[in-house]
Amino acid sequence: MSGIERRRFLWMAAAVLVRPQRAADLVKRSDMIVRSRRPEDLEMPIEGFTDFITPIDRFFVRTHVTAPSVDVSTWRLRLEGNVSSPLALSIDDLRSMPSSEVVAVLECAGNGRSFYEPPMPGLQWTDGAVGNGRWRGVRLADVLKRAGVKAGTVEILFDGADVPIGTMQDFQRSIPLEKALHPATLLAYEMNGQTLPAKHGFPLRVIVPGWAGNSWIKWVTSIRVLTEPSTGFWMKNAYLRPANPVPPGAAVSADAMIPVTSLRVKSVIFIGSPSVIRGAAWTGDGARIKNVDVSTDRGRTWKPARLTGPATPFGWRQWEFPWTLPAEGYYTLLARARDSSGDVQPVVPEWNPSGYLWNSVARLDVDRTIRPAAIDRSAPPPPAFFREACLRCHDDDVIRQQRLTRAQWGRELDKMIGWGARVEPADREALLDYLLSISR
Ligand SMILES: Nc1nc2c(c(=O)[nH]1)N[C@H]1C(S)=C(S)[C@@H](COP(=O)(O)O)O[C@H]1N2
Ligand SMILES: [Mo]
Repeated sequence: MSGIERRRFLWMAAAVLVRPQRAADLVKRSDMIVRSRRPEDLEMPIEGFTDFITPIDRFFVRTHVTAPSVDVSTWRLRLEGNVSSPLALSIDDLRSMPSSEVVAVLECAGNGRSFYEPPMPGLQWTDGAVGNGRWRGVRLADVLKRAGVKAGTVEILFDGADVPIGTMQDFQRSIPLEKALHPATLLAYEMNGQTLPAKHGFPLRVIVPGWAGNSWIKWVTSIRVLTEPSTGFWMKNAYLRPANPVPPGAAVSADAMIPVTSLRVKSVIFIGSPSVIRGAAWTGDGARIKNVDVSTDRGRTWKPARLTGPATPFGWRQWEFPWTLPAEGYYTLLARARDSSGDVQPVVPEWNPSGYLWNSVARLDVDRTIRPAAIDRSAPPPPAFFREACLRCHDDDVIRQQRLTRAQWGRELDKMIGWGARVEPADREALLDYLLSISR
């Protein structure tokens, strides 16, 4: 260890001792898809579904404004409203209460928005505005019990430490009392066994298993117990969907809309290896993934995939299906999940004006068609021995699309020589090198 490295190491160790709960701002893996730099909105690449628990450096980020930096020594969680004793709790107060852990999918309501037609504004997420986390904290029900929730309560409203920009409304969201009291609804201070990272809500966030991410408030500072439903902008004007199906592109008035709450049964599909199709599947409130069926012939026939990995009440279920990636051709692969409530992924998605809750049958088009490669005009001119041996009779595209070994090229060359191609014996090895270098 060099002097500088050692100094840095000691400094980091000291920082850990002095501020044990300061969230390290973990650097995200460079393969994250950047949907927005500022505010920071990052999408997980499809390979992320190979992990049962999504590592923090691959966990998507959705932030409306900026991630506040919270000083945990002065931070307090305030609980007020329709309660008998309002509370102001420090993080140590919360950590000294009985803790609870849940594995749960966190998915942005807008995940898959880019697949809707006609397109609509908003972050154009594909499949990766979702992750499966291991969350630890206190049950929200326990904190509410400590404050003494009074009769007449209908909703619990959360506010985080992030402040809006300009005249934007503060991001505040409420959930019904019943969901707040569910034993899996937590106030989490840990993610995947680590202190909750700043990007994901340090020091405390709401965990609402089975519900879309917009209810999972980050950087929570205030909880209000309400006797009337919240009328804030983010409840009355955002995260709504039509109560009944509407034509794609239709404008829908607010009174014909209902809130986005539970996630819906969904799967994703990708090529795991040259011999296996893989994916993940999850569903919403109160249901479990029952099975995933796969079609490799555009929906004519379906076969069950093998469910793999742990089965948990709110986590995603991984699956696999043997399929050998063909050397050639065009294939459409489909995956369709069904849950314990009998709900199944639709073929045609319900259009909604904000592009929420995309969950139609997962589709992957595999293009292995062989196309003549375009002639690269910037490439150095072909060597004279190549022109002499090959280009006198045909163009080079027929060569470029071949996928041959050196031995196969040797046999090909002998055939051509038999047909009159002019190859000087001294050039033979260089010609084989060249053929290999310009083909696949
Ligand atoms: N305070 C606060 N909480 C928030 C948000 C926010 O902008 N501010 N974004 C919400 C949305 S829309 C989503 S999808 C999730 C994203 O959580 P993540 O960034 O940890 O993945 O946080 C939710 N909680
Ligand atoms: Mo979201």
